[in-house]
Amino acid sequence: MSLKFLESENMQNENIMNRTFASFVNKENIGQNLTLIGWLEDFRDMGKIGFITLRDMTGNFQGVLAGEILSNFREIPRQSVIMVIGSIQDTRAASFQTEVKVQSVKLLSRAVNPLPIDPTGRVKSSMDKRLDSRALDLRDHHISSIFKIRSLVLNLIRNFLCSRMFVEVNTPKIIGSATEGGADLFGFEYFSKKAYLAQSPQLYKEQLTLALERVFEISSYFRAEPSHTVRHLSEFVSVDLEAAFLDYGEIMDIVQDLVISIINDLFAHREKDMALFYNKQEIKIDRIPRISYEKCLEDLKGLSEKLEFGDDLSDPALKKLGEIYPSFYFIVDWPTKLKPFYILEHEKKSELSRSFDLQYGNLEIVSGGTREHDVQRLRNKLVEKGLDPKSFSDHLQTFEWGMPPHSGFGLGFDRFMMIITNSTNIREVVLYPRDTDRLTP
Ligand code: AMO
Repeated sequence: MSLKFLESENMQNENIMNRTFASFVNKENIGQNLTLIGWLEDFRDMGKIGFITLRDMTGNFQGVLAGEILSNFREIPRQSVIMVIGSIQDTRAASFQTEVKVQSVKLLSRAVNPLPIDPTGRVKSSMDKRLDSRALDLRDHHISSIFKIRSLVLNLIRNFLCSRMFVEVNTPKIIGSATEGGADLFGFEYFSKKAYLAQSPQLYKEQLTLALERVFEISSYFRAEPSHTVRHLSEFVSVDLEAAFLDYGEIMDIVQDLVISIINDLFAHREKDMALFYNKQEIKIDRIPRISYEKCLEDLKGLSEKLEFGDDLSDPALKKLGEIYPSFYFIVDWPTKLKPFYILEHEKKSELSRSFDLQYGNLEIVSGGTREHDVQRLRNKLVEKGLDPKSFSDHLQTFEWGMPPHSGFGLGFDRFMMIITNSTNIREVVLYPRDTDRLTP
């Protein structure tokens, strides 16, 4: 008999609506006839009898085939989508509670053979090959779990910030002038004007504090950074926050509470998922230490990494600091000259700024600080940094409308997900990464 009879012509088949998910089937269903749909993960042909493993979004189930169904089944390539109807029975298989004795099979969508990568993860593929076939790559349970946890963490962040009276906002990503200054801007033709892709929501989030007081935004930003590293992308997601009347110390309290509540929540309530990434609760935090930039220089001196005040912390320096402080720690009070024009300096020590970075070992996760809210000093700061105040006139005028003192931060969400999922390359935690070489799929 040809396989044609198995191929579905009508995907609206009502049985699809009555399907049962794999992980919902248990011993109470024994004796019942159920419809299950999934991708054909495995087929073990023993001659007179065959076993299949089908996978759906909730897990795997086993089917037992015999007779004509089994002989027809041999033609179905792995990873095809099939619907099986059958009765639930007890099983001897150690990894399943029950199995389905298959009475009919319908092929809903045939997969090509061979596929570009092995989505079961048994045959390993290079990162580039996996990213070229990303949608298929996600059929690997470990990999799809990264993105399920990512979605959960986004929800946890939203809930946490809303409970602290922050309002979620959406600011433009097509902008007329640089937000962060500097050269790493993607420019393009916008009708007859020059436009750019936003590097961050910095100016908008500051402006919004004068009416909304506390705002946050979760969105993609764009940086034309030529660096090809495991922690940089040209398009990345950032959680940005800005609050009126809070100082950078209070903003660090918020970062600390946010990070601790998420990590503890995941290890307490998502043990099974987290076990995919960590053997045990390897990240344990109850507070995040605050270490001054100057103390970091002293620590580094002790490790024969000599830096002068005002030097940025280079990759080798951060690597050494990461050995002393392998978990989360803040580096506070950076030299003013290393921070952007909008960061406020200390009143009595103007060479130091009211700023911080949150590090995890050698990886920078967050950067933030108290902002300059005096318009004249802000103008001077722009000039000092070699920027033209005229290109910031829209922004500067809002500082004359009753701008409150304010502070905030930007958290690199993809980098945060690297820590949560114990990944060493940012590309593991981004569905379709964009870097200097990759623009597809
Ligand atoms: P900054 O430029 O430090 O600060 O960015 C904030 C955080 O975003 C992440 N990040 C990146 N992640 C992946 N790829 C990149 N190319 C990339 N660039 C940055 C980092 C970084 O700590 N406006 C300020 C924030 C503020 O002060 O509110 C800003 O954008 O984790």
